[in-house]
Amino acid sequence: NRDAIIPNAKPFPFTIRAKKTAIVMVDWQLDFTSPKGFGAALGNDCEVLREEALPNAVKILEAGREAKCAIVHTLEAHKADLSDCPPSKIRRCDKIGQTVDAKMGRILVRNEPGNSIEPLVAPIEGELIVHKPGKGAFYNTNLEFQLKRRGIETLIFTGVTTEVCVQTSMREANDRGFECIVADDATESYFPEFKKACLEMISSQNGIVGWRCLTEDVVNALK
Ligand code: C5J
Repeated sequence: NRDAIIPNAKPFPFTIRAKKTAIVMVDWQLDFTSPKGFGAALGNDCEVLREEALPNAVKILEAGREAKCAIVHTLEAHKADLSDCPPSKIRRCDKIGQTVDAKMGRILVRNEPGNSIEPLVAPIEGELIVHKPGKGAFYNTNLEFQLKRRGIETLIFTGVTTEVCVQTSMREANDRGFECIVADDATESYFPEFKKACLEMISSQNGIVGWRCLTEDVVNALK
C-alpha cells in the first residue's frame, strides 16, 4: 500500500498512489485492431496496433491485476438503434451501424462481434467495462462516479488510438482531477506522426495533460 515512483517519467517523476490507481485500457476492440474491422475499412493498416502496442498493454494489464489496481476497459460502442450517436458523427462516417464484414457485424455497435475486446486483454470478473458513445471515456458514461467511489486518483492509460480516444480520455480525466500517465509503447495510432505529436503534447508545458513513460516503468513501479 506504499507509493511508488516512476523516476524517469516525462516531464518529471510520477507518483503512483498504490491502491488509488486504475489501469484504463482504451478501446482494445476488434473494430480498431482487426484487419476485418472498422479501422481497416477506413483504409488503415491495423497490424501495427496488434504487433507493437498490444503486447505491452498485456504486460501493464497483468501488472495492474497483480498489484490489485482497479481495471477499466472502454469500448467505443453505440446502442443498436444508434439513439446515442449524434447524426453529425454518422454524417462524417456513414459506416457506423453498417456491416462491412459479416464476421465483424455492425460497426461500433454494442455486442456486435467487432465490438468485442482483443482476447489477450479481455476483461475478467470484477473489472469495469465502459461503453462510451464518444471518443472520451467520460462523455455520457458513469466512469467518473465509478472511479471516485473507489477512491481512484491515478490513471495509467494504454490503448488505441493515441491521438483520438486515448488523448481525449486523458484530457477529460485531467480536467476531472485525476493524475494521468500513458505508456508510449502501449498505445498506438494508424499515423506515426500523429502518435509522436500527441505524446509530446501530453507532457509538454510541465505535463499539461499528464505524464508519459514506458511499459517497463509501469511494470517496475507496480511490483
Ligand atoms: C477512433 C478510437 N479512432 N478509439 N476511435 O475513432 O480512437
